[in-house]
Amino acid sequence: MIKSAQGFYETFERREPGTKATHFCPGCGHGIIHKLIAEAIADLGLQDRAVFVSPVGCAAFCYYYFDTGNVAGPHGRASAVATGISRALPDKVVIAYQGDGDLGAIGFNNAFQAANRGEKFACFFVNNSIFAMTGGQMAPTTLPGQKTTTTPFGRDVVKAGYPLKISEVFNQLEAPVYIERVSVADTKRIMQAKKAVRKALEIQRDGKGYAFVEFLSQCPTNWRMDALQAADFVTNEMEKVFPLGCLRDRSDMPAPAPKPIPQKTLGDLFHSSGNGKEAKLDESFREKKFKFSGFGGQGILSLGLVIAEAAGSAGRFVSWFPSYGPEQRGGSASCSVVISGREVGSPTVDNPDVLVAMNQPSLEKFLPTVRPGGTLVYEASIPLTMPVPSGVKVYAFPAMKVAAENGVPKAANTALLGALTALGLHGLPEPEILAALDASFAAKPALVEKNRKVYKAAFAWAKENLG
Ligand SMILES: Cc1ncc(C[n+]2csc(CCOP(=O)(O)OP(=O)(O)O)c2C)c(N)n1
Ligand code: SF4
Ligand SMILES: [Mg+2]
Repeated sequence: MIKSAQGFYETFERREPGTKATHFCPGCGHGIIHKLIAEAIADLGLQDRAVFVSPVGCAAFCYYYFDTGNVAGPHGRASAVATGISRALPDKVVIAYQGDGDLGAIGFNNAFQAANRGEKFACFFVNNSIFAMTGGQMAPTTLPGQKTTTTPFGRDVVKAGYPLKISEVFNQLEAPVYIERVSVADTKRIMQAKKAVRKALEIQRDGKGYAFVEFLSQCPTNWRMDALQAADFVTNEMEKVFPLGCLRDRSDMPAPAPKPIPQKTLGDLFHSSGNGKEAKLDESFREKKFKFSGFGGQGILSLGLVIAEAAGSAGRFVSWFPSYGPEQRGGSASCSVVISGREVGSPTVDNPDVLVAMNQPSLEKFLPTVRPGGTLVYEASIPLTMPVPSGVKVYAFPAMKVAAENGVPKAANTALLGALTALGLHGLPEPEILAALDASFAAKPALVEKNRKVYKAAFAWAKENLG
């Protein structure tokens, strides 16, 4: 039974409606630690900012107690979850609460890496020298000689290693702001633990960085002791291996500021025009799905982007979805473009209306996926050796030849754009297409006219030979 602190819910509904009793065994350290944290959250006025990440273990139910934001992490991953929350919501005060099995065993690496990165959260680490919830198996922190269900003759350090001193290990890292080991075995020690909890939360309140508090905590049930014996065991046995004290306090130092990241828009990154206007709902427009594919470096992603840009400028809803993968190293790259009269449900294109293929692997991969009634436009120098699905129209277009004959051998993608316009396959107004094409060369203005020339020649060739 613990007296309710303000940071707790009024009553704890886990066991029975209206109770103020926790589910912890009598004499368990978790309840004391919970209370210290709840009081500190309330006293520091952090209740609305606090997000608690609960562990797996005897404290798994802390979301029944803390009247704060609560997220349950998988076993050992509270530090990873806390990292995500504190990065996504930097104004929150994030608390990872973890046991010694949780943090010291299954979750050691992600907790250690989070400490090493100096993530902005408080990690409250409850060391009761045992896997308590599962019935008292050896934990990394089990003392030499300590009997557990998996070390019935006592922990043999030759076979099972030495107790892992997590605070000392973390103290080798540069980033943590604060590391302290405390105990909740008696009143004097609890008062020190209370100060440590507050300090860790103040560090979070002030956005200073990573704070780690290790609590030596009693588990009378699995230690097969009564509450007083368990408290003595913490003080007389655990403290010998895990000495109490503050290992580090850099809370007076200013928080290091990360290098600012230049804020770039997609338009900056892909040299798009930024001329898109607000899309208009047009239920009569039949959604068109495109797949553009070829070797990495053939400009296939830019071709898709120019069409997506033009569609945006024409007031359509549009998505552009590139796929690089390992294909960039000599294989194929592709992008999917969806042009729609309403919000695009999914940017992926499994069955394109129009497939543009600039190399053999893309033909082989995507031709069987073109929907009946769809169209294939492919680079004419590639041998088309595979069967064409029924109902698919095929155009062989010599994009590389047209581009080379018009002075820009690399502009086969622009040539394809001209052919797509001539064949009426994107259905977009030509001024928008040309504006998007020009904008794609904003960083290389010398290429604007040259590409226009390729585009026009390709348009004319396609009209004459394919139209
Ligand atoms: C992925 C996964 N593996 C194993 C378990 C079983 N399990 C539940 S609690 C626990 C150990 C908890 O020990 P500790 O973190 O020390 O917490 P305590 O119960 O001692 O407070 C384990 C292994 C689990 N829930 N999930
Ligand atoms: S088993 Fe141990 S750690 Fe779990 S609630 Fe009981 S005393 Fe606490
Ligand atoms: Mg434990």
